[in-house]
Amino acid sequence: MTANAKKRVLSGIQPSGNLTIGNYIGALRQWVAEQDAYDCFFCVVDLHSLTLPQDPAHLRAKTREVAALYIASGIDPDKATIFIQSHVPAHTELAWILSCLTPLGWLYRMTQFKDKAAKQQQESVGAGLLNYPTLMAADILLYQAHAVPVGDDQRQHLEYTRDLAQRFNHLYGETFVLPDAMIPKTGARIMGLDNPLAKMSKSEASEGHAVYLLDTPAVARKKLMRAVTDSGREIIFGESPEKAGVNNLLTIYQAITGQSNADIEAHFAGKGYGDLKKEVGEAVVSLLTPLQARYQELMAEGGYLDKVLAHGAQKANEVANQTLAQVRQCIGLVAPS
Ligand code: ATP
Ligand code: LTN
Repeated sequence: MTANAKKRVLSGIQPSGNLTIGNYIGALRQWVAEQDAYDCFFCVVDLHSLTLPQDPAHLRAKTREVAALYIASGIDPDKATIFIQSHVPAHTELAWILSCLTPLGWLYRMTQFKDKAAKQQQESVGAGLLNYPTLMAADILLYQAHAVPVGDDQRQHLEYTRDLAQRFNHLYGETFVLPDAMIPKTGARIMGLDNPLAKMSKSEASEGHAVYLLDTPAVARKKLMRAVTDSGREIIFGESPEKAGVNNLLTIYQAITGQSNADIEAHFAGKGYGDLKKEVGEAVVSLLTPLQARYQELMAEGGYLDKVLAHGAQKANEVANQTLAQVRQCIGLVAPS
């Protein structure tokens, strides 16, 4: 099958902090698994991270780090297109056009907006935070993506993207592919180690909240040993809030080892929470060790990452500009002569 006959995938991660094992288990792991079957575009969504305050030097460094972590996680730049969102101006132009078709009510309803806005002073909530899903819709629709591999928290943004695409297609004629969310069966929502009732998130500052992909083995083990559990002793999967900590550790273990619920419960039968934490720590370290070795190699190879990103930007611009030209034409913008 040629690259063009393959269906397309697009996804992205914000360079808003250190990537966590939640980002790996919920998103990156699926990207790696799908890169042969689909024509994949993976971007570092730097413009999205501007929706909350960022230090410029930190943002610049994190943007390159995230791109390198895509490759270190197993994304092959010869198979998938890796690029930085802001290197493709079509994203912002389509986002503007789509925002003009978006009822404000759709945006105010977004739970991510409500959660992130609630953490800010009311007067300082930026308009970009409200419009965040429109930029995400532009990211996806420009590439005519059929599938978008993301964690569970992005479900609502995908619904919004489909609604917007449908509205556009209805008003101006069939233009956009309607994308489907691709959400993993295991690990779609890894919870915070310090608070298993809240999603693990790279922008949460508290110590011990998340294991980062670049944590040393000693730090990763320590964070897992300190993970919040409960006062019971049963090591079983379960939905109840009291077992959320244990369930989260078992889910991380399962995502890494690929074993079934029954096998994992049998393995831990009769053991204590200390054993559980230790074994999950070892599983996490077995994931991080080869990933970090690839990351170090990549960073030592001067110029390689820049080459990948330049090539990615070129390819992404070609595809995105084609869709944008079609959009400009059908909404009535005069083509530049
Ligand atoms: P931030 O805290 O800056 O919002 P984040 O850690 O939530 O960051 P994003 O950049 O928003 O990460 O998300 C990147 C990808 O990782 C998305 O597909 C998202 O669904 C997935 N993801 C993020 N956190 C988790 C998690 N705890 N469990 C599973 N998937 C996750
Ligand atoms: N909103 C996403 C990040 C993101 C994204 C995308 C994911 C921006 N654009 C396009 C998939 C496709 C998040 O994870 N918070």
